[in-house]
Amino acid sequence: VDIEHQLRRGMAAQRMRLLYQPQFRFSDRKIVGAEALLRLELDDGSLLGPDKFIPVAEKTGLIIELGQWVLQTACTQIKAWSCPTMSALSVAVNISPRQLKVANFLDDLERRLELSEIDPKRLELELTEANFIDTGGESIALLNAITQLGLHIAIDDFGTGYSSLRYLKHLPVQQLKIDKSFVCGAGNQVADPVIVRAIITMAHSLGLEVVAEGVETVEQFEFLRALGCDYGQGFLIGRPMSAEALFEAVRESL
Ligand code: G
Ligand code: G
Ligand code: MN
Ligand code: NA
Repeated sequence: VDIEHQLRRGMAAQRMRLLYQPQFRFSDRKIVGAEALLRLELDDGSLLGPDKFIPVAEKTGLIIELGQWVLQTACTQIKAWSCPTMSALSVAVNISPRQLKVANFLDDLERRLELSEIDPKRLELELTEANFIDTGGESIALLNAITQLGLHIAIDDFGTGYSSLRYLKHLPVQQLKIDKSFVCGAGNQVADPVIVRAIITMAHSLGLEVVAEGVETVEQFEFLRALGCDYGQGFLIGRPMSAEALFEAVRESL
């Protein structure tokens, strides 16, 4: 089937869904955040993953409207999670390079934060290294402005792109997310312990927090905890789930 057609139809018919994958703190295993992950609900009720339609959305430009829907839905959800159980929780949203390049990205973001009446600290943006390669001073200024609004920025899929360490030192980011390909793999152990250790050490020397993705086993959890990894996400603690299911998971983790 034609993915572009399915995507346009899904957007028009309000068939886009946001799932939330818990992010836990290694020191006490508590859920302290969630990553918002987009899905498209098909006619038969099954969910289509973003690896199928995000590339199409980026190519066609639909990612702009889709990205705004994701940001708005996340802000609305954060506001809904104002109860004592959930009010400390932060939500991370993935941002495509093309979204950042839209001239009014910052104004749009600021307006949504204000209208939703949420603490900007509870919203995080995940940007991949691709966002930083072609960075002249312009995008550094944009990242600074985003940070000044109070949001936190994480570099997603860290280690798989071409990050220059010089940039890393000067970028206004607070977190590195170790790509899951270094964490999970065929066995129960961490897939690439040398790289994982190096990223954690480097991140901490730069004053950055580290999130490990793809934590699937107890062995991987214990290895990362021993290295002082700050946060994690993965199937061991929870898959991407509905907002209601995340609420229950957080209640049980407290
Ligand atoms: O949810 P899943 O594990 O299948 O996600 C696959 C990829 O899709 C991830 O790399 C993630 O960054 C990307 N992705 C998921 N949701 C969004 C979204 O809302 N916007 C963008 N731009 N990418 C997303
Ligand atoms: O934004 P990013 O590309 O990092 O998206 C995270 C992706 O990783 C999502 O598609 C999510 O479903 C997937 N994921 C999350 N936890 C695990 C895990 O423990 N193992 C594996 N294999 N994939 C995971
Ligand atoms: Mn991500
Ligand atoms: Na990632």
